[in-house]
Amino acid sequence: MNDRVVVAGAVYDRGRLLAARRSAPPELAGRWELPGGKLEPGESGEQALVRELREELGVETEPLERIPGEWPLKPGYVLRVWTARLVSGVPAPLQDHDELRWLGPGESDAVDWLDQDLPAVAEAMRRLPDG
Ligand code: DCM
Repeated sequence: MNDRVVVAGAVYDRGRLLAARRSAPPELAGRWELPGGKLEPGESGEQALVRELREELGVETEPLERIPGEWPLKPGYVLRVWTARLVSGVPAPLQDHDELRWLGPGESDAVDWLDQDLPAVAEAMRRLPDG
């Protein structure tokens, strides 16, 4: 059986990367992630990403590039990550998160990332656009 895909966004704005602190489930609460969620049937990864970021953060985004790779999550799920540009809105923790932070160059270690997000976060930081 194919794994279910979870999409997540390395969202950039003014030379910074958005990090989101999970409020649930209990085993993930307090850890930081690249925000996103599950791909629904019939959606492309990019479509799912735009929808999830709208639902969870109330913002409009434009996917830029897929970060190469795929990372295992809980059994039956894999993580795929895209870089994305904030198009409009101010991110707010509407669902699943209780705090947001913008990280500039050299600040990626400032938050306690979920282990499974670390490779994509490192690559997203390498690709951080100039402010
Ligand atoms: N997840 C993750 N890293 C991310 C996004 C999600 O490990 N950057 C995990 C947390 C959940 C599952 O994927 O177990 C589905 O995410 P959500 O609950 O946000 O839909």
